[in-house]
Amino acid sequence: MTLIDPAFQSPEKAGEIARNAEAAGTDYIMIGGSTSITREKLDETIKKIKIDSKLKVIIFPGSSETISPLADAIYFMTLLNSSDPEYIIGHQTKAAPLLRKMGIETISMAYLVFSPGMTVGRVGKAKLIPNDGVDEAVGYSVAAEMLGLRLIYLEAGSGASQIVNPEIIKAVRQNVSLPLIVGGGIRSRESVRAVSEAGADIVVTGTIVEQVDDVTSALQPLIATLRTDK
Ligand code: 1GP
Repeated sequence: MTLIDPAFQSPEKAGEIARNAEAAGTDYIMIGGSTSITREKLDETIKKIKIDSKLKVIIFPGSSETISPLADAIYFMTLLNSSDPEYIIGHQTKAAPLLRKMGIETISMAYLVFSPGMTVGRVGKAKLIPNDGVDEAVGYSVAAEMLGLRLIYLEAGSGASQIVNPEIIKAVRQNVSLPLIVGGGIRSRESVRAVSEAGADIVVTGTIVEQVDDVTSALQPLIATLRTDK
């Protein structure tokens, strides 16, 4: 999946990124980020993505403000290792009635932020899970499954210098049967291979599509690695 943060480019540019990511074979666009954005910017960005590509758009919300009826679905996510209840159930409580009224599909998801955590770690006041925190990560993940959540997202933070430790991904994979999303700092075939072999079902990249001129050529080898390894 390709992550587009509406805070970092114009809706026109976001549409272009989506079109090129689609050409590279990405499966979905995730839209969101930790920096606050207006509903107008979010709506405009989704509109452009939908004009320029056929990809489905899933909102990856940073707060109860990041919602739009134009998206195909939204992760109804809880930052389980936050020290602030707002990020565990506060924003969710504010958004839930509105989401129901909009009729948008909600996909419940446990969100776990690992060291270094980057912006989302700071904004979400995460008690970062260290890179050797296997027991902690497994504990949160099994709890997420027991709570009935449908997905687990293991996040190192956008732009992270190191990916989530594949040993941790492996341990989580062995202990839960939920689909695993892994993201943060993934920019090379080696990283894609490492997280995928460890058990990631979905790999997310964001920073790479913001930094390169040719999104299709940058994503193609990463996506090809996933397709040939599975
Ligand atoms: C951030 O996991 C995503 O939420 C993507 O991270 O920007 O480092 O690819 P990158």
